[in-house]
Amino acid sequence: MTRHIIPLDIVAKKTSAPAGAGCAAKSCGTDTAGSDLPPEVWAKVKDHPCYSEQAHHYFARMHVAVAPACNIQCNYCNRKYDCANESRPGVTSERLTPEQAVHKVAAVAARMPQLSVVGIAGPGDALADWRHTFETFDLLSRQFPDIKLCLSTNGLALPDHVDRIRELKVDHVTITINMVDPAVGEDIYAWVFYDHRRHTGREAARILHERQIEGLRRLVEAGILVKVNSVLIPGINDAHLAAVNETVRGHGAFLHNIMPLISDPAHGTRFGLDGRRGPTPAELKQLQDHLGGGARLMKHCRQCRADAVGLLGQDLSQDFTMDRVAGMTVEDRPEERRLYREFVERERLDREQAARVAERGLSAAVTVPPLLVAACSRGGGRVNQHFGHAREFQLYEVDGAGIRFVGHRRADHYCQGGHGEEDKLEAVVKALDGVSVLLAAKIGSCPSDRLKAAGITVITDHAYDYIETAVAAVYRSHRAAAAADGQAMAQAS
Ligand code: CLF
Ligand code: SF4
Repeated sequence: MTRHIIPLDIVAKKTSAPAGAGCAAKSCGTDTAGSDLPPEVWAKVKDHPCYSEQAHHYFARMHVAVAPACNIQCNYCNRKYDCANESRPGVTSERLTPEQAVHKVAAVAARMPQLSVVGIAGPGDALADWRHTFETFDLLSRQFPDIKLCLSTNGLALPDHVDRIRELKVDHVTITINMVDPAVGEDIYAWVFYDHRRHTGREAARILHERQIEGLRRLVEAGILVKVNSVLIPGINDAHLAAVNETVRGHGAFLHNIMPLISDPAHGTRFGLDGRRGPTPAELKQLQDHLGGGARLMKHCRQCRADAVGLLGQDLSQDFTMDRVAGMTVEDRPEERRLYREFVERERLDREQAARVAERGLSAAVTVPPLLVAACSRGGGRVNQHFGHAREFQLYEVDGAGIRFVGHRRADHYCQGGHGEEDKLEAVVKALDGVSVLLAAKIGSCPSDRLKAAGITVITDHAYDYIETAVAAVYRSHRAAAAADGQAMAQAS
């Protein structure tokens, strides 16, 4: 079995500043999550790939699919597949017993020192049948005390379990809250099963809403970090999510993650069959920009499956099916995880220093509109991936005010029914809509020419640089070229 450790020689091939140079505080740098947080909160989020954008370049999570039942029916879900609140429809997971889950975590942890979090996110609702969920967490916390536990729920049963969640030291809970007004909710939920009976319509949405807010409030009181996921459903809650953002922020949610509805008639969901479409990347970004001042926004979610394994952009779940895991040795190596975390601490300081240096030269008298830059990266926050291997692209917006991570685009979202390389390339071109520059470690001449024809400049000069260093350099040369053009035009007139 191949070990899936980020090769340190590649991550650290170029070092921009001596380890430990620059700001020694963990709270400063490019990750806004760290800049304004009390140290005890930062300690909880800094290695969690979903709660810290910076951490997702270095740390892996895995889900154990021990919770098949659900107590509500969302109109974007087909029970044949996993919970669409925290996974993409169309893929299903193996159901595990708590003992199988622990064995699987042991197998992954022995091979992946990047593993920092184990989550339970379905395939149904983690609290609908809470016994398996809590038994799994109990076993995991004894065997892997250094690995964080994370739970995702629709919130209906949440208020009944906050004390147990705290006892088990689950520091991170996600609640999917799509509405704070039952009049909106009645179009999202077909029914909820509560207090021994099934409720429908506005009454069902009212019950769910009240339970979600009570659960959120009680978790925050208990000192547990809460992330709220909201599915953006055009025509139903798109105009309403600002109210959701304001409400969850008011109740102390740490993070708000707006996820695009994934809808396809082939998934057999109510929305899919009704022909309701998901939002475009531009619509998602527009809403995120609009919510900029609200609760902290997560923009790097991958809508991963209920048995996901790896860095957020990776899907190694098929390497760790129960069939495969059954034959694996499971000798735990906590020391390797500790050494990896120490390495990441140094790498982060170096990257923060490099980002500050890179941003220094961005403001200037000559201003040009923001550039959208896509980077091929396989971790470590560096431009270190061949274009041909990239299944997703990290997106950064840059202008005179600085560099901002704005999300990612997945080519496979656009590749529907394509069979050949050409189809894939067209899907990538579509995924990169609005992008001006692509940064890759390497690229072949054929895809490079196609991207150029689509108006995307491809640059490979920054292979293995930190993404921020490369993005800043691209912006400076773009601005210099614009200034030179301006001068030439002035002289000609
Ligand atoms: Fe899993 Fe969710 Fe915990 Fe992360 S996922 S239970 S908070 S460890 Fe992360 Fe995956 Fe998005 Fe979820 S990328 S779907 S936000
Ligand atoms: Fe499906 Fe998850 Fe909604 Fe339950 S909570 S209906 S599993 S999307």
